Amino acid sequence: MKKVITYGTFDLLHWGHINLLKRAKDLGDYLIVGLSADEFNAIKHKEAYHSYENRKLILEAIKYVDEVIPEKSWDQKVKDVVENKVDIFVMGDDWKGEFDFLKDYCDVVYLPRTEGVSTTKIKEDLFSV
Ligand code: C2G
Repeated sequence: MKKVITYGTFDLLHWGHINLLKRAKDLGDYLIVGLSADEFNAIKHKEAYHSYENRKLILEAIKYVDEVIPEKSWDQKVKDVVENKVDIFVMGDDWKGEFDFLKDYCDVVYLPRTEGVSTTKIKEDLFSV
């Protein structure tokens, strides 16, 4: 079984997230999502609209997602990859190069972001209404 992992906040879930999750799952058989905990979002200088528990509930309802684990620090990826016997690490290419250190443990794939949609844009568009 080929295991894939990706990480993110996945707040105000949109089709860019779904495109990423679908392509990540298409690379293997089992997709783990490291979902940013609320306290980790603070470290990323992000504030999610939905709580971790609710973002987890939403992700677990997606057919491409097999497992959701909490992402609590920048430093857990190697442990997650090794402990979960992950074969492929996937992120959108806005992160290109940032996680190349994982190449010692698994394949690293950066996928093109979906243009025209982002959680930030959704918030800005709604705020300006
Ligand atoms: N994404 C995408 N296209 C978009 C928006 C997002 O492909 N239009 C991808 C991002 O590149 C990322 C994933 O969807 O791979 C989740 O996006 P975010 O929730 O914004 O993730 P981020 O806050 O960048 O957290 O340790 C890694 C971090 O937790 C990543």
